[in-house]
Amino acid sequence: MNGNLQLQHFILNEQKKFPYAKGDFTLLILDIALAGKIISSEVNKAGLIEILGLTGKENIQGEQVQKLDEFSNSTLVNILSRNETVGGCASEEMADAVLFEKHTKAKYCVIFDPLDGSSNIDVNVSIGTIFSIYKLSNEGECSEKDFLKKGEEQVAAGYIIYGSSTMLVLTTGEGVHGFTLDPSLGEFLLSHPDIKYPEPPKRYYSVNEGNFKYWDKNVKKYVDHLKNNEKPFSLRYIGSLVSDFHRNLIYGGIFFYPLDYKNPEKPKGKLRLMYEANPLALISKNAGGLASDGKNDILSLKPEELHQRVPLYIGAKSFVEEALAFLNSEEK
Ligand code: AHM
Ligand code: MG
Repeated sequence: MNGNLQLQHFILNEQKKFPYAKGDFTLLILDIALAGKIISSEVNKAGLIEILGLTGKENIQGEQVQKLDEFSNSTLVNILSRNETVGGCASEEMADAVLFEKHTKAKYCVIFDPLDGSSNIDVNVSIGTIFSIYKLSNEGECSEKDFLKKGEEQVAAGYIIYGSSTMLVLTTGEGVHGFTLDPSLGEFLLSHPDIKYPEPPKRYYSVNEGNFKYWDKNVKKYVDHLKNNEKPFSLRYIGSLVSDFHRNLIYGGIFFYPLDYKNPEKPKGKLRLMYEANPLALISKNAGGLASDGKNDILSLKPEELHQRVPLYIGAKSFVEEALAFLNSEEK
């Protein structure tokens, strides 16, 4: 077996590039991968929940059945809380960050969306876990501020997609690499080294076009352009960010969730900066793509709060640039 084929060998080698990492970074990634394996196995049983016991009720073993997104959250929190290099974690499922005060030698904090696309769980559609890792400003002293850093400060980011197979896609600063879970070995094996958006990318666009009437004129013009130009784009939309992003990463394409004006006083994006947009933006950048909120690079945004929402345009660079040209054209 090639020395770098298994996730642990690969990360051990990667970590040599970081002067501050001494093996604990490898253990952190392996812990996240372990959580991914546990969640994957539970996701695969999702269809059995009805016959084993409804969520929120007792199952036939007399245990409380947790909803899968809660299960995924507690799995990650439990595993990370036992890893002394982690000072704390924050998640879509928790109002505030959890600080592991006893971890006096902690170096990192982790922010995650434990199970993104959860509206797709009951219909057997791919869902995923998204994560983002930052270095603490002061070793051993994790504070709320560590969870409000710009995306460009991430030391690593990735996602685990629970699809036709389970796959971990990871960037630790340089390059993006994909590892597929071999269920018979219980190991993630390097299956997609050095992922880059294909050139030329497939002309896919992914957006919830049902929101068309809530968009501003320039977004509408852009979508008209995608459909009515000489070589129209194909629409691909799953409604699971990880899955839509992953397909576009492998084939090419653009995903966007624009600002919407459902409430004209308070137009807003839907996706979350800290655990959806930022980690995927780092992956996109390191695969040769781009991510923007329509004006600024996602990775340059200074977060104001943990659960902040942003508009998101992400994918192959030329496509995102074209979207930005439409969005920022004078004529409104
Ligand atoms: P969730 O975190 O509650 O699952 O919501 C995020 C999901 C993304 O996975 C997906 O891109 C988006 O919401 C879909 O939204 P919509 O149903 O409005 O198209
Ligand atoms: Mg989500």
